[in-house]
Amino acid sequence: MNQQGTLSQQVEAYHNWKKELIRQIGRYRLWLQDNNLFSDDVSTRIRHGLELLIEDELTIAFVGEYSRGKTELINALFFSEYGQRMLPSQAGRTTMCPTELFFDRSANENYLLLLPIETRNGDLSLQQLRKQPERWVKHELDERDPEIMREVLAEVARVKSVSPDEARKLGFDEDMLEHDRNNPGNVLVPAWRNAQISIRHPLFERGLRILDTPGLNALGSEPELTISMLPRAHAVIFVLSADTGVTASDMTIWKEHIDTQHADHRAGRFAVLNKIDVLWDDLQGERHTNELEQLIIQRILMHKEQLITQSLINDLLGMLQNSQAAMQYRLESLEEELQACAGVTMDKAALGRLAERAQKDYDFYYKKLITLRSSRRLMDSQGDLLKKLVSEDRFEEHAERVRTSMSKSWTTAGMNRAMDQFFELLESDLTNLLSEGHLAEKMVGAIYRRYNEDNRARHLEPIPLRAGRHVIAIRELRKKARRFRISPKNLLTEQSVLVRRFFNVMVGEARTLHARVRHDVERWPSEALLPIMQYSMEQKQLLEHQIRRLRDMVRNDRDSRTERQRLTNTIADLRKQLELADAMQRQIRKPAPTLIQQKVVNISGAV
Ligand SMILES: Nc1nc2c(ncn2[C@@H]2O[C@H](COP(=O)(O)OP(=O)(O)O)[C@@H](O)[C@H]2O)c(=O)[nH]1
Ligand SMILES: [Mg+2]
Repeated sequence: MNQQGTLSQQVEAYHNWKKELIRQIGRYRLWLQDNNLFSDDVSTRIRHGLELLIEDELTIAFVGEYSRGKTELINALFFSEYGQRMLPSQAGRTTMCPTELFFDRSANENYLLLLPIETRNGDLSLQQLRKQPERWVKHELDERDPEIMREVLAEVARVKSVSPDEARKLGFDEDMLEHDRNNPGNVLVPAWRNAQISIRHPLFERGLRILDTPGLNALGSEPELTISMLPRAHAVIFVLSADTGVTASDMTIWKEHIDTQHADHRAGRFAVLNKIDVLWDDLQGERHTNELEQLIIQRILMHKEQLITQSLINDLLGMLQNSQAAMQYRLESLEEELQACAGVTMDKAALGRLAERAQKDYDFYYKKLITLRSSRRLMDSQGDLLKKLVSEDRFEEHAERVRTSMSKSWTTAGMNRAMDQFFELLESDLTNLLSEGHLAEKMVGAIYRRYNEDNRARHLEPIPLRAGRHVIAIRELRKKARRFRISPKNLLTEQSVLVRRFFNVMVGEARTLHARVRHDVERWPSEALLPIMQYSMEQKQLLEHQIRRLRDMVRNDRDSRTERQRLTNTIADLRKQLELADAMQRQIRKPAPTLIQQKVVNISGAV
């Protein structure tokens, strides 16, 4: 077996790569402090980068029709070392609700959380309910006793007997449900709406999350699953089974939920044919799980590495190069000073000229910083304008408006108009944000151009707002809302239930998206000018030092040999600092693990 490629080893390599990046960021921070180059702005930017690395997660969703062997596959992939099935995957006794597997790193404990199905009658979305631990039933899981753990996890498969009417109210399609043989007239529904399993598993500890889904009937009846949980997965594994072949309902799931035009799971969609032992009559299972592992590794990890490289690493390298340029400038000045001390006596005139030039440069950056500060104020007011377009109040106003018009409509067409109008309002806000954002970006571009021209320095690049991706996201959501409206289940639903469902699912998802946009918009105005602010600040700081040193040299009549010695030491020290920066840069640039393995860079998954 190819040990190199196993999932855990690859995830481990990815984890180590991230750990090394975190270490380098720590080193950079210290280096900045040592060299008097540290500022609040830089510190904030570094912190954001660290958060990105620490919170990083990988979600893989297993999707497919009932009884295709999804849960069994998860057991084989992740719990084979326990020697038994951890999750219930016997015929008729499988996971009935969306089940998430992960390790809760902040609570640092194992547990099973179950959300009663009755919560569907309430007004809260799954996302809101996640923040209310008292609504969940909690079981402890003791990893030292797999047998008991398995018994506890069997809860996930529990069903309960309800009348068809109750089932309908809970959002189930009666035709899809099994009848209760012990209770004629009743039907069986899942007892739980959602299960959250925290298990201390090496891969889960590294940030891997698994989403196990039940079949189509349940897929359709927990709208948040298809609207928000599935799209958020980095990869979807679509499970088919050899004993049934590809059926019409398999195709429906594939078409409606996975092969959507703009699927969010850019890292990959995989179709897996399960239960091939039925065809071949021998045990190839293990080899196939291993092949699947390979696929998951290559695509998902590569995608994540690209994301980190594009956002964090490029940012970090930009900052580092900025600092290196400032240090290089300091080195050159010192060498000039050393020249002035080359003779037996110090060349005070030369030193005076150097001091004068340093002073002039200092004045230049001093003035630049004043200009930049007023540019920044300008950006702040521009930012306020942007923020208004995506303020929380504005969102809630739109939501209130749709609630009112939905409850006032008497016809399906009226309801539909109201729902679509909500998205139209949001889309129009974001389109405005896009055009206002373009104006602001143009302004920033002009500030940079002027700066780079005046500054005979290097080419510094502005940080873009990139509001376009939010417009795309809201359009996608609008499309999903259209599908939501025309789904047969919703067409037949009572008005008040439909309003509630729309709010729970679609408005809830829009709210999350909106919060993300707001977060970006709030951050950007102060970040946009950061690179040139940082550069000017560092230059000013360095020049201040230099002027003080030169004045000191001219004033104190030290002999030139002592001065030479002092300068030589400082230069040596500075070279060492630059070498350190070089080493950091090399470390940060080191290609990510899957890229090393692949040798060929695949950018098809890039944003
Ligand atoms: N022969 C065979 N049976 C399997 C395989 N995978 C799953 N099954 C059986 O198929 C049934 C449904 O599996 P399960 O994982 O619960 O399906 P799910 O509903 O897709 O999660 C169970 O009885 C499993 O034991 C397989 O690879 N080969
Ligand atoms: Mg299952």
